[in-house]
Amino acid sequence: MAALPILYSFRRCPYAIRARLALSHAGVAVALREVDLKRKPAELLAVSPRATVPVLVTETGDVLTQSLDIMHWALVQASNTDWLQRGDGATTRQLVNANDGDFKHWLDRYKYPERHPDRAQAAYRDEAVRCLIEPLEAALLASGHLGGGGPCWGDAAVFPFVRQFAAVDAAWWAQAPWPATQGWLTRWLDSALFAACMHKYPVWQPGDGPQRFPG
Ligand SMILES: N[C@@H](CCC(=O)N[C@@H](CS)C(=O)NCC(=O)O)C(=O)O
Repeated sequence: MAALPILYSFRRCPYAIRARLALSHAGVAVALREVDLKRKPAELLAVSPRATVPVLVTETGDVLTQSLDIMHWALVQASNTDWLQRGDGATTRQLVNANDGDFKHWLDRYKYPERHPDRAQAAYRDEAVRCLIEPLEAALLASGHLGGGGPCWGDAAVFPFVRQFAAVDAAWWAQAPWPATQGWLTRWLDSALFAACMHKYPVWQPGDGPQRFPG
């Protein structure tokens, strides 16, 4: 069997989740190496000194250190080009940029207000709502997906972060006034694709055989 591309991953990391969603949707197999972020393996540090996850090492030795690049790398190889074609709009790109920029900034403060005591937790939540949840709701109201007739890479890129946002205070999220986003999040959480991506793998050790993903 030819060597598989290697994916360094961390189960709960939203960037790694979006990469695994794209790999799984594309049906592109990799050897998954689950990383303990407190004890990063030397093999990961050797290919990516910053050693954030996910990192993908292709069969030819190219190293991709950005989750959106890994998504794109996987999706261009897929026989079904739906996630790329449907995600070709400016709104999708703007929402992903907002997610990875301002929303992530405020999400971190909303999740860990004790580390950022200069403002109240609800103020951080309001900022996050303004920069992503409200525009996401407007985009999803039309068809229930950023991709229009079905999901696209943008839905998969944003969903793991909205999942974290909603989980900070599930009771508050349940009564919040964004039915399109709430329904969209529930559909992603209940999807077989997400379940397959959240399978628990033991932390990778040098010498382990390849852990094929998707399984
Ligand atoms: N821009 C990167 C960000 C990846 C990232 O920040 N991942 C976090 C985990 S969620 C990480 O690896 N942090 C490094 C660390 O905790 O040492 C991407 O899109 O892949």
